[in-house]
Amino acid sequence: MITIALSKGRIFDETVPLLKAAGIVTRENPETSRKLILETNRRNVRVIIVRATDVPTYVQFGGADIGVAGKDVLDEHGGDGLYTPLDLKIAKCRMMVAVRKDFDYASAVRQGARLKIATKYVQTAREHFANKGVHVDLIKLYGSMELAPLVGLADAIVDLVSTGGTLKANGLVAVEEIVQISSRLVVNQAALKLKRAQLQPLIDTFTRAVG
Ligand code: PRT
Ligand code: MG
Repeated sequence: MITIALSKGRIFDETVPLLKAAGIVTRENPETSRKLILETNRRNVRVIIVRATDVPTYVQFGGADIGVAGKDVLDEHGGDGLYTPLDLKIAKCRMMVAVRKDFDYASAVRQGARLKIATKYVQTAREHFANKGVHVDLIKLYGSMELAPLVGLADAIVDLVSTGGTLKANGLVAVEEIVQISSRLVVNQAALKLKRAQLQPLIDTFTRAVG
């Protein structure tokens, strides 16, 4: 049995065509089904639906053999026990620093001000500001980061941006790109050895489908 860990939403939606290229079709759609284990047309392949941030954990500890996770999520997880052979080039966005329109980020950085940064991506943010030599106090949030600068919780946020619509709707502007994000195939290192005959063809098909 091969178990594939996916999160519902954009990752599931954008992985479906890749699975299809490998001849794998789920029997149910996670948007309409409450099932967390989805059977497929292949008797020896199943898909489990987990939170996006939990995909690396399931794969690391063998709850799934293979999965799809954003680079943002992988960087926070650290990648222990994971083999990441392939950039699937799906669910693309950018990790950005954003501030209130009326906050002069460049001059705050120039003056060596200590900045309060709210983010879900604490590791990524810590590394970014350390590399820039900017002193920061990191405030860990689990969502709605855009709110933090508006109510004085933080000077800036580190968040993912795709269309920019969410920042704009909240009077924020992106001032710095940290890294371009896309989703990666993650494989359990032990499973790759023990189930190579089943996993390698899947990885090869994904590689060809991505182009
Ligand atoms: O939403 P939930 O809390 O369940 O979990 P999640 O946000 O971790 O999962 P999901 O499915 O939303 O995201 C899964 C992956 O998609 C992320 O790990 C990213 O790698 C990738 N991705 C691509 C994005 C976006 N684009 C994106 N725009 N993830 C989140 N966003 C959010 C962003 O955080 C911000 O709140 O969308 C908002 C900004 O979008 P724009 O279009 O307004 O700029
Ligand atoms: Mg989300």
